Parts: sequence; structure tokens; C-alpha cells
Amino acid sequence: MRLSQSLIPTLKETPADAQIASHRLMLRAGLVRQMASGIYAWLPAGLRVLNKISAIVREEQAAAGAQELLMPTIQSADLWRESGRYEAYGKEMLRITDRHERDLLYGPTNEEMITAIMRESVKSYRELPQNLYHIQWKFRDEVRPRFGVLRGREFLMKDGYGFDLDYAGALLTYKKMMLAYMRTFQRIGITAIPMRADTGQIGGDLSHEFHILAPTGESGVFYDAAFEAGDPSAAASVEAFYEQMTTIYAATDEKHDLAAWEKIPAERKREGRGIEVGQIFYFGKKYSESMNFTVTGQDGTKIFPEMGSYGIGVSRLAGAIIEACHDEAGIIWPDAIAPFRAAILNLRQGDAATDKICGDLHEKLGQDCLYDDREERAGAKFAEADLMGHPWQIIAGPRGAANGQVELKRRATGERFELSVADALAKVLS
Ligand code: 5CA
Repeated sequence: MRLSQSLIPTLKETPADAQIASHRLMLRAGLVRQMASGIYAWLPAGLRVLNKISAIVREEQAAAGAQELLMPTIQSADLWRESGRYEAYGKEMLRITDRHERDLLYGPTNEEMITAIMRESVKSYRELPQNLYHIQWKFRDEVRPRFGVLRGREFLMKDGYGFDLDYAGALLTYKKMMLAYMRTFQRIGITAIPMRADTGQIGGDLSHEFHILAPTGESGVFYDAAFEAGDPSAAASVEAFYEQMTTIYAATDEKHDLAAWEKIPAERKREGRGIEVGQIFYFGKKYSESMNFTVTGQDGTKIFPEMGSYGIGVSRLAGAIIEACHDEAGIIWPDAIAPFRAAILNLRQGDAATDKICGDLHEKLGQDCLYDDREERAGAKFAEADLMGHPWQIIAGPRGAANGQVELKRRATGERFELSVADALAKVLS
């Protein structure tokens, strides 16, 4: 993409109403714009981040055996009356009346809807287990939307729902999802720690939240340093992995267990703040019973399926990653989800050799690079590339171009390399 023809409206000034770094940087780097309190438009570069996060989520969900579908954002209130949550959900639910005076709502989550879909189509034990998810916008009328996309009112969530015949099956699904989540976060390029958590509005008695550590996080977290060495790709089995994840201590302040905490050696105790980027729940028959979803068992008896739900805050993740990965100059995107893998900075627009090198690089790198072809001072181009946080910057000017050389800068470390065009290209693509 050519920057001269892109809607990436960067800001030089720090927006006054943004209290934390990720919110300021998302506005300054031209990723999002607020359209109403807690409601954001995702501009082209921001949408690229959402799409890259979603693509990794999809691959790991598919690898764990989950199927993707797409449910609507608008739901009928009657579904929620069946489960009893229509009244219970309170003011966070955005309630809508259509022209026929029917009660609708903008979905804050989809347990009822997926249970209704399954109830209509799945009749026999032979059709279970199944695990379904979608990536869809949600609305929760938060009392205090804040920190930009971290606590929005409209936000993008991956929400998945598992249906099993018995407790053992549901627990295995829960474990598989925990592993899939840890793999997802690892591929995105961040460390997230699973912590025992309360179940709130969703219900049930087993739940873990996944937290990214950041000083501005909304939850206090306590964990054993053993988590810092975690590598889910090395897990021998789902069971062994779950055992390991749940025996090492980690809890949010709501679930903090002082007696267990005291047993951890002082040098391994870690205390800090976390941003919740995902949460998984096992809640058994709560929705299958209240909504009367049964399947016929092998012996002809009716079975209420055992359920769990599995959420990842896709739009929150974009902000949380920035909160964990930035410096004074701007964002430092992990390679896997950067809006652009590389930026090409043309320091002398109009110089034939420089233009040629930049044009060729742009063509070879394709859609995943941003070509700064504007008539701007070099200093401004450097500052904006650092602000936007591209993992690689390829810097081309007349002096190097005359010898077929460019400078390559790695944003995360500040390292710089003088390279031939071919070598620079190979390094960026490696
Ligand atoms: N149905 C379940 C899981 S499928 C559910 O709704 N879980 S949740 O309430 O924990 O939300 C899942 C994830 O969505 C959270 O972990 C969080 O990362 C994200 N999320 C929740 N509320 C907001 C919000 N107001 N703004 C941005 N992200 C949010």
C-alpha cells in the first residue's frame, strides 16, 4: 500500500482524553477513531490487525476441532426469557423494540442462541460432541467504557460453545480449549497466563481468565514465576498440559488464595496487574436444562448436554498487545499481527535510483508492506514508522541506492543493517 494514498491519519499531538498508552497510540497511529462513547471505527491499518488476530484464532480453533459459524448480532428477547437471563442481565444489555413492538436485543454473548440452534438440529447422542464458534461484534452497555478498545461498549469477540454428552467429555473440551488458547496467544507473540476466575453472568463453577501482564491492567494478579517459562507447543498431551497449567499457582485478586500463595518460595512470587484477553467457562447443564435441549442417549433416555463457553476478546487484544509492546516512540508490533510486516521509507522521492529500488521492493513485498512515498522530511518518516510500529523498516536514500544498498531497521531492538536490496528482502521475509 502507498502511504500517500492510504487513510492512516496519524496524529502528532497526544489526544487529551486518552489515559493509557495503548489508547493514545491507537489514535495517534491512525488505527481507530471513536464514533460514540465506547464505540470505535477500525480504520484500514487497525482492521488489518483485527483480521490477522482473527486468522490465527481461526487456525487454532480449527486445529482443536471447532467449527466456525456466524450468528447475528441482533437476538430475540424470547430466547433470553427461556434461560431466565433477560431480566437478570440488567442494564448492560442494549434492548431494542422493532416496529411490531417485538423485544429484541443486541447480543452481549450467545449461549442462548447457540443452544436454540443445537436444540433444533441435534437429536441423538451420535451427533455429539460438537464445538462451534463465531467471531462477531457484541454490545455491552458498560457503565464506564474506558481505555479505548480495552473496555468498549461494542467489541469483537470470538465466542465458542462446546456440547458434550457427559462431564468427562466437557472437561476434555475445556482442557483442549485452554491449550488452543495458549497456542493462539503464543503465535500472536504475547505471554498470557491462565488464572482461576469467577464466572459472573455466564454461570458455572469452573473458569479461567487469560491475562496479559501490563501495569495498567484492570485486575490484580498473583502467579508463580514458573509460568514465565511456559511453552504450550511442547505439551506432551492435553491432559499433561492442563495438569501443569492448573498446578502452578495463578489467580486474579478475586480468587486469590493466601494459604496456597504462602507455599510458593518468595523468589518465585510474582504480583502485578493483568488485562483479561480471554475467558473459558464450564457450566454443565445450565442452558441445556433451562432451554430444554436434550438428545436421545444410546439406551433411549433423554440426556441434557454438558456445555462450556470459550471467549477471546479480539478487539481488546489489539489494545492489550500495544499496552504490553510499546516504547516512548510508539508501538512495537509482534511480527504475526503487525498491520504491515515492513515499511519502505523513500528518503528522496523523485531520485530515480531511490524510486526504482523502493518501487521494486514494494512490488516484491506486496500487500503486507506500506510504502512511504510521501513528499515528507526524512525525520517525519522515521518518527511515523516508529509510531506505527512496523517490525521492519527498509530505508532507501540516494547515497545507498547508487550502490544498490538500503538500510534495514528492526523496530523491536533498534538494530540497523546496511544490506543489498536482495539481502534486505530475504531478511524481512525470513
Ligand atoms: N460467552 C462467554 C465466553 S464465549 C463470554 O461472554 N465471556 S466474557 O464475558 O468473559 O467475554 C469474553 C472476552 O471478551 C473477555 O475475556 C474480554 O477479553 C472480552 N470483553 C468482554 N467485555 C469487553 C468489553 N467491554 N470491551 C472489550 N472486550 C471485552
